[in-house]
Amino acid sequence: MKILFVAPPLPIANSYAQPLGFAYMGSILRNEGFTNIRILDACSLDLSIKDTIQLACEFEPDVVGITVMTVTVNNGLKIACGLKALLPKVKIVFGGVHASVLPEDLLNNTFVDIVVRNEGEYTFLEVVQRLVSGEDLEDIKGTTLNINGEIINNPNRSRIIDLDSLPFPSRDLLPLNEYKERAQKAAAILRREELDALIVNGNEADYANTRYFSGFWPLFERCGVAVGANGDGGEGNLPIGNRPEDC
Ligand code: B12
Repeated sequence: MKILFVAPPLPIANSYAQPLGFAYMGSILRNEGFTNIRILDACSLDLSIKDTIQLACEFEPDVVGITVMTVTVNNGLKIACGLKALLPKVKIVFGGVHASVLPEDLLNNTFVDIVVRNEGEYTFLEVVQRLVSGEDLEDIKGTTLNINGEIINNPNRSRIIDLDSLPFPSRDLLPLNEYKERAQKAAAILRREELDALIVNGNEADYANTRYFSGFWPLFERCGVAVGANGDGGEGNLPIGNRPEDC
């Protein structure tokens, strides 16, 4: 089973952030014996829609997982549409924040097979396992499907409360060199601001846990530490504690 994850390009300016969710899902899949996995970070690679589709096709995936925010949903759909036209048997799975909030919108497109809502680790694993065994996809917790025009919203899957139970993300699946330049810029910011780390940490945020993040983005230039559960950086884990007012 060949599994491809795609992060669509942003429509205007690209950024170089590691799509950590894919790396986490990659580890869970690997632990269950699925080793033929690729991540195509078209966002950080600055790829066009056409090139993304071409590179994706060259891998000849059986299943493609596409992550979408509202800002990338149109590009995600274009990629999915192009892929399905060239590889009609491929299963197209959408996930990410936009897909979690508005799954039905995506499923109005016949080339979208299934939407995974919220945390993807175990839900996507189950999708893949069922594809391998040939079982129905219809009743997987945490998914939404369009079955003959009827939207089926399966119950939520329980949240992963013990984040320490997760394996470390498979960053080796990511194009790590592509993030290097950003990393160097961020390192300069850390030195200038005398910070040890840039951390986003939280819980109960939005629809899912916010885990830790180690990408690099000028947004955080003014921000030693970002928001925790109560907007205070979280309990007992704030070595920096200098969240500026304008952050
Ligand atoms: C850290 C963060 C960033 C970082 C890193 C982003 C990155 N690509 O890694 C930085 C600061 C760079 C960033 C930038 C932006 N961000 Co941001 N970001 C977040 C934040 C706080 C956490 C995301 C995260 O890392 N979660 C942890 C990882 C492990 O989980 P995950 O990525 O969500 O993936 C899990 C699930 O979502 C799901 N999943 C995700 N994709 C897929 C795909 C498939 C197929 C499946 C099955 C499952 C699945 O499974 C994963 C594992 O459980 C969220 C808010 C939140 N609480 O989620 C906002 C958030 C996602 N960001 C948002 C936005 C708007 C942006 C920007 C567009 C802002 C801008 N105008 O530039 C840019 C886009 C940059 C980019 N290239 O992605 C919005 C999106 C809103 C929306 N409606 O779509 C959010 C929700 C914040 C908000 N409340 O407004 N962001």
